[in-house]
Amino acid sequence: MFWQKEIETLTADDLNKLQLERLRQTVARAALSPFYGDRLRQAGVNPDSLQTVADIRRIPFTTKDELRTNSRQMLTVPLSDIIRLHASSGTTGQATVIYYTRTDIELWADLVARSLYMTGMRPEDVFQNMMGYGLFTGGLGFHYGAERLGALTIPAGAGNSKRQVQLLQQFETTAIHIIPSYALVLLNTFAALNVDPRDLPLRLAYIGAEPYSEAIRRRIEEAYGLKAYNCYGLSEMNGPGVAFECLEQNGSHVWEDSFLLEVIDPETLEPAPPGVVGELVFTNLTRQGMPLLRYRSRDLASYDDRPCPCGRNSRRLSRIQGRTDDMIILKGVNIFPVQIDRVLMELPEVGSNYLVELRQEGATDQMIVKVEIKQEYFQEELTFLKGLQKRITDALKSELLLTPRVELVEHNSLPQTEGKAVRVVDYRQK
Ligand code: DLL
Repeated sequence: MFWQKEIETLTADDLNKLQLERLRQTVARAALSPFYGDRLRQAGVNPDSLQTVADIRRIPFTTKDELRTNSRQMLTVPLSDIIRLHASSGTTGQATVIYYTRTDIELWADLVARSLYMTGMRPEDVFQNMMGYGLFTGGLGFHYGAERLGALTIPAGAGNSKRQVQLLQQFETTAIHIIPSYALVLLNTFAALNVDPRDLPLRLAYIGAEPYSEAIRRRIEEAYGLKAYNCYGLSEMNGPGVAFECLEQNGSHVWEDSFLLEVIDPETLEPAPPGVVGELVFTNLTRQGMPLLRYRSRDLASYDDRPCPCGRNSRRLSRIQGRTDDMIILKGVNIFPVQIDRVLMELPEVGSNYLVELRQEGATDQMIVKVEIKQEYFQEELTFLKGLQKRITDALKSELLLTPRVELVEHNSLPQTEGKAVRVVDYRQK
């Protein structure tokens, strides 16, 4: 189950040595860029002054805002050596742009191939990539990785649900890459076409790019009759293939030969111990064109450094609990959208979609949770629906510690997206 066994099974000691060597190379390379050249000089850091991996803490963090405004100044090579760019749309402000050399693209493809191989994909598989091909890294990132592995790769792109089902049938697809919220929405198309996804030869799904609960994974696995593996990444660190679940489905292995991970308390900026949720900070260890040093991702998760039965020693990340910038603050209570997901998706009556609205009503703020109910339950009597509404409200209340207003809506009635789901709309005046 190893694509690059030697690297994937390095002992903690050997990994540490490799990381130090690569960190020094990366710092030397980053110093060639105007942005990091200045920054490293000011911090008084050069490759020789890094005696241990922990010395990285002498380098200041790089923030999303700095990346937004300085990405061209972070290049270490002339533009003629750059062959591609990707950009993260982001929900806030200007897009962040990442530039790749040919080597960067190759190394990235290798990491994705390594991830897919780890979960059992083989050249015999037929892989349908249902992700947006474009500036988003989910499309081309997986495409190159699956080709590198040698699987027959169908560049289906996002959306066009009927066509997706036809392609699945026609080419006897065995593996898919799909946004988890879209995987649930696509079930409506299967139902309309009277096709049971369990009758197809599908056996693997890769799901990621947005936060989702374990209950959503179970729903996808059951409805499609396959194994679904979590895939984590961010454009700033190439895209998908930064951390990936193995067959144990027990946290996502960070590819630590390529990314140096720090988990920090976002307030004190001190390192967080294993098992404690903190902000993920990444440093590229192999990127050529635009290495980032100590990039604050804003993603919140914890790590586990115990050995994994799969034989890999790299640290495993928990699910992303949320982002420091998508936390809802309502009536003084802090809420992460994935908490709402967790509660709703555990309830069998709840369908595939929901929407959280935040509104100012009079002097107070209100959370309205619109929940699609599966068709068979929507036809039930009013007393049943009232009871269900109360059960959902109570379940949310005990998780969130405030009482939202729950509205039950018919299935397929809320806005749907082919890309990352928009689950929260804030109408409050800022
Ligand atoms: O979403 C890269 C990707 C593509 C990952 C396909 C997985 C599959 P961005 O558009 O830059 O890149 O968005 C990155 O999405 O910082 C997280 O907040 C979130 N995210 C990505 N993967 C996961 C995941 C791609 N498995 C941002 N679970 C990240 C939770 C995720 N959140």
